[in-house]
Amino acid sequence: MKIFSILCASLLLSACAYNCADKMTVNSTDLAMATGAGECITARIEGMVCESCAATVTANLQKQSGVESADVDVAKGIAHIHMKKGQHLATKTIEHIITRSDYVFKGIAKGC
Ligand SMILES: [Cu+2]
Repeated sequence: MKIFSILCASLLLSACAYNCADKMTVNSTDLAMATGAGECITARIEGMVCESCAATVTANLQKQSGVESADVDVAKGIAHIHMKKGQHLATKTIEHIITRSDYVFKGIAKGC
């Protein structure tokens, strides 16, 4: 149950307006696997062209309470998302952040 509370708490805007029970049906593969101290997720992002793009994505990722820090590499089209200890970030949440920043989310991988 805790993981879904974190999941809901980390969603942007009113995405959590639909009740958390719906989140229980989220496939486990939709959950980013960052669980340990300082664990890192790599997100692939299309459409970033300059440092301003990187700054936008970095800032929006770092607004997430579970995110310790984020580093964006425009040339490689990736973001390294460093999680706080024991914090989770759902893939759908990452996708939402990237999409709302006006870039294209291309997936995640565990590790950086
Ligand atoms: Cu830019």
